[in-house]
Amino acid sequence: MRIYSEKTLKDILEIPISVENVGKTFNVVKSVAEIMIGKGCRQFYFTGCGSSYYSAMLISFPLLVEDIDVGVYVLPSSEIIMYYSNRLSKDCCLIAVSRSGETAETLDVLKIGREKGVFSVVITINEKSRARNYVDSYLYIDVGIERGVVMTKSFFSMTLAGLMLTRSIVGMISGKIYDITSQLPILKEYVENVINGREKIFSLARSYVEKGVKRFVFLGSGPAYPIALEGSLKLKESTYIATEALHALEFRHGPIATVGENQVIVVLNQDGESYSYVYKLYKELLSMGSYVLRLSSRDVDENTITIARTDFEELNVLSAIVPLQLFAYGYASALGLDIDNPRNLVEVVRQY
Ligand code: F1P
Repeated sequence: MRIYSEKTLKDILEIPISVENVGKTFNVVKSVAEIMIGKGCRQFYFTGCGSSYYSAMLISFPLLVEDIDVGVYVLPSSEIIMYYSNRLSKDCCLIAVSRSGETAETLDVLKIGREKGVFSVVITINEKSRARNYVDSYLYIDVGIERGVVMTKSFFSMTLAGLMLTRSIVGMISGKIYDITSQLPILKEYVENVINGREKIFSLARSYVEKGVKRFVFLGSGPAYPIALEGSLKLKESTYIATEALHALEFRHGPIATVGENQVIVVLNQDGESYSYVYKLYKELLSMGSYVLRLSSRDVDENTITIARTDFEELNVLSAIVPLQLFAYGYASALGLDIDNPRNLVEVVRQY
């Protein structure tokens, strides 16, 4: 297949080595968690823009799902600025995700946080950015530059680093040990296998282009919802077609009316609390004649792309973004679009 977009593909191909590099930052990440706990942080705010907001959403999952007494709030940076900045105070910790560390809204939230005495951390792959002036901890994740405009390697790496941070925080509060680094070789091997088998994903994407499919609905529950959002955005910003993301079982409450249209329903069906509910929905959608693309590590059938199987549900769903990134790349290439230069997109939004 002719390669249109060298830069973005190269970024994706670097995700396996990025897993290793992120793992090397564990001690630094753990020390940030220790500072936060030492400060008595129990109100955690997560923020970012675009893909980085979805990354922040997934990063917050361990604090939301584990039985610990904390407040967890996940908001786009713009919404904090416009509606919720009065909630920030010295009792809060703010974790911002930003590939560039230069996004206007995210910088402004960090400035507000600084004025209000918030303990703030930014997770970024940019070693030098203005965010450094407004945070207490600058979590620089050294995975090399991202060549493309759409976030791929950076999304994966910053989210993985953020999950090491929040799992460390949960462990320190609950007294439990979460050994997330022991699972990184499994994650790395999974991503390597997906990348080696990428032609299969490219031809699947091409087959949908040939069927004239221009509507995709991404469904995910629990930690898979941010990945549904990111998978939806990746396809949208790369190919300009109509995509949306929903909490999986919400599909029955209205959107199911679209079944019958020429669309693909992408079902993230990771092992965990939601598995059987989402699997039941998947079977229903098949019986209704939908095109369904399922991502799972269980009950693998002809419609299923396998995802990683680690001890952590949030890592398993994070692994699913790699086939979805490759799918977006393959769909865009089949349309003859250059994902390296997506229409109207900029690498950094510097004003709002
Ligand atoms: C955030 C962001 C990206 C998006 C585009 C514009 O950037 O919205 O999510 O893909 O590149 O910027 P950042 O704050 O992560 O640098």
